[in-house]
Amino acid sequence: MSVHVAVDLGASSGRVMVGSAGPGVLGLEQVHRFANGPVPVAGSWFTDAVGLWQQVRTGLRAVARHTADASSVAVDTWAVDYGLLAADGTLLGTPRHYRDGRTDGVADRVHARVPAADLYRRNGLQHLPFTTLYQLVAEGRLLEVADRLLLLPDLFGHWLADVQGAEATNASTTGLADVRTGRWAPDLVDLAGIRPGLLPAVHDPGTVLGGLRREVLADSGLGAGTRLVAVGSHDTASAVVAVPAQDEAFAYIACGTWGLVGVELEEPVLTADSAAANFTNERGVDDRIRYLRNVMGLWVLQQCVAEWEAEPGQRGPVDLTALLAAAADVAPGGPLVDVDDPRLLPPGPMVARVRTLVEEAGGRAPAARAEVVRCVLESLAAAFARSVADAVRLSGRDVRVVHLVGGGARNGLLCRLTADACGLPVVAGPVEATALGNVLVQARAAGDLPGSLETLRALVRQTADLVTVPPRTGTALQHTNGGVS
Ligand code: LFR
Repeated sequence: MSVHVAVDLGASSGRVMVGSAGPGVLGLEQVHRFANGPVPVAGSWFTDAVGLWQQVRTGLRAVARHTADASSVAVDTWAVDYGLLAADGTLLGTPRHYRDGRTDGVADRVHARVPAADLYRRNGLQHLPFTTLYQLVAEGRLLEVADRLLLLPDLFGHWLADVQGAEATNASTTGLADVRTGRWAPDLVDLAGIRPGLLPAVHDPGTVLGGLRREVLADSGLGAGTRLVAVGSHDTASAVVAVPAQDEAFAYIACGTWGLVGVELEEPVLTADSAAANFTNERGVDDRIRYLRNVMGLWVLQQCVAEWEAEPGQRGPVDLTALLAAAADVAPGGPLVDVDDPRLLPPGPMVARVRTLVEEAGGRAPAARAEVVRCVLESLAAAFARSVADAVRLSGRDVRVVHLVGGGARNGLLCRLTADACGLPVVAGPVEATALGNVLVQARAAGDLPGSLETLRALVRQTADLVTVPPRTGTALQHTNGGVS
């Protein structure tokens, strides 16, 4: 069985993992982990791409110490963000982070030229202010000198293997791809104000892209046979590959910094109702449609915790286990906030924002940390449940179980609140769904695993640590501010 390296760069942490998969076997081991996050510089937010590359190099050296013969490497990251290259392939500038404010108001300007409803029928995407299309409209003069745009996973792929391409699942999040074909749509490219040549050709997950650069091999100690392979390079696409579903009657919540809530379909849903509910049709591995909605996810909680850790009286990190236990003891039915409020999107004083939102909704602002956590988690669970119900209503898909994968699966309180709010069993895990999905697609490309996504999912079901949380009856909560609709 071959050994594969998954480079998985998430919004709050990155990891380099080693894994292998074959019939009845799925192994994954972390060899390097590091913190990540948007970097503030003079009022703007950036991604430290070169710093991340440095971490990838450290990770690959650790891989080579661990195993002599990795057969392939693949990269996944969050979606929509990109780097621009000069004609000689050098990175121009530091990639902007999607939470940066430069896209404020840009979508409205674009929609004045092409109505949002027309755009939805073309690219199938929910409205998110930071979609690549809007970022490009805000980009300015750099585009005049840029020769190439590479989405972040493809940028790391270029640094690893001297290739330039665009992987299809991530290309589908840019707003520049045709929802029906998954390939660049000339009219959307034109709307973004860019030359078609700026975008490299789209390739599918499973494509073998080539050998690693000589200097990468020398630096890392990896063997000359190691290849770069494309997987679902959008982290959410890889996470959905590793959802341990038994049949098609499932919804998923890929819960990390974001909570991506939806179902998997064969065909996009492009109705006006679907647009109004802000549901997206992103492309999955094997041309499935990830019909989902972005819910704010653990971002709000992560920001609150970071804020508490910076308080003068705080000694050391917040004890999250104790805080969650205290939040579990807070009486249910307290105030809720709308976690999708755009004011929660940028980094900043999150505890105060949560309190303001509660007061605006007519509730009593949570005071103690445990009350804030309870409010955030109950609000998240309610938003997850609304999105599951919307996905069912809009797609017509029967859903009998909700799979919660990613870091959120570790949060027992969130899983329980989600099961109660959905009125459905929640199967929590695997935590490392994204890296597993990355490895599974590499293993399949290497010929170690046969078949369909269903075969890959059966293997996850067989091998992963999963916890089933049944919904409790009679837990439909009455909230003090009447809830949020
Ligand atoms: C999750 C994710 C979401 C995407 C958001 C921004 O990590 O990739 O799917 O909407 O980050 O890229």
